[in-house]
Amino acid sequence: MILRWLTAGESHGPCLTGIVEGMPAGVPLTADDLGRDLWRRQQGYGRGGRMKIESDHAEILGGVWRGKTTGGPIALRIENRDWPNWKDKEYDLPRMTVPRPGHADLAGVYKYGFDDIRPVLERASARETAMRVAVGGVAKQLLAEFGITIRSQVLRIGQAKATPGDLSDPAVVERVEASVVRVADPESEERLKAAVDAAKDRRDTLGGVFEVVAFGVMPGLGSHVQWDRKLDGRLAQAVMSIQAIKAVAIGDGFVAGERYGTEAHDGITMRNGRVERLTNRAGGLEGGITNGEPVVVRVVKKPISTTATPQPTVDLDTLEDVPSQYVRSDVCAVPAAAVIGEAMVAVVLADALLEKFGSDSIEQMRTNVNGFLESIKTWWRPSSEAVESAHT
Ligand code: EPS
Repeated sequence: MILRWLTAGESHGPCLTGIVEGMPAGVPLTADDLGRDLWRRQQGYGRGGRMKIESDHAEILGGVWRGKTTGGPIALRIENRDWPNWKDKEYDLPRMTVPRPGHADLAGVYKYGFDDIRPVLERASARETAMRVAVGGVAKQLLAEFGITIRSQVLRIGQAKATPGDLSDPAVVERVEASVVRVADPESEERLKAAVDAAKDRRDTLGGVFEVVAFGVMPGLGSHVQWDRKLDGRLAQAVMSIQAIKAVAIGDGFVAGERYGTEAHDGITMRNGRVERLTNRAGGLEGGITNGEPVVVRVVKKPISTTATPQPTVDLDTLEDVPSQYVRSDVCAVPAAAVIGEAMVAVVLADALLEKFGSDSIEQMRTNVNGFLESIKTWWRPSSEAVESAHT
């Protein structure tokens, strides 16, 4: 791994911290570049009370000089605005002994030997994804230098399915960005909002499915030669690590097992004087290597485990069956998860780009990228014509 990164911080601690190591020198980067995605992560129909308190902003504390990366580690900090409400309580809060089914609470207590769930939930909380989005924003700045852009949309919330939009169309992307449930189609938006309303009415939560698509990715990232170099596996691991994610597919992966071989792949043809694909069912990855088509990652998020309607659980002190407890939560965070998914896809693609084209400065990288593209230009060229719908 060339692009290494870590996050630290608790949901109700003073701040989240991030370190990004391995970015080349010369990439434009300001706090404003990270701000828009942090704002996007906070949006979405069904978000809860915490998002009314927070207004996420990433400070850049190292690794940037006069608006450009230096090649040194990039240090990031996001303040938790909820902290003043907690800071005097840290030692006074009653122990929490009733684990929520589906959260890290019980398994974390077993593993770390605590008599209190709080230190587990503080770190397991999806609050940590604010920093992931900032780190992803750094990666997106590198990808943008090479014309790689990452988009996302929601495909489903609970039983309500959206009609997917073609994310290669800027007008569709504009509608997705304006939608509170991250869909392009107005009827779908109403359906998905109604699903969230129904979950709220029954004092429950809902998950769903979203997709992330990376456009402009050149062939040749990742490798078929070793298990841990396969880019599909690396993407799956990174996206699966997002809180509440239970399944990740590349391209048509969720339905690929239902099809005949002749109906599951992407025919290769000569068109417009170059090698093109008839479809993109493989989601831009064959043999763990990008093939020059858009990279498509589809993701299932389970419903948030903190439900207003109690679930069965056990008090770890009294060993009695008790109902789970509730303070506050989101009803649905699938639109936010799509933005977090973008960030995770961005860091994996940026890492793969650095691995193939190195490393120290953006200009050296550019020379390497151009040399590689020149070497394959008989077959493949970057072109907007190559950006076909992710849904063909
Ligand atoms: C989140 C902050 C959290 C939750 C949510 C995501 O804040 P709080 O716990 O103070 O309400 O809203 O976390 C979870 C879904 C979870 O299971 O922990 C955020 O910033 O996105």
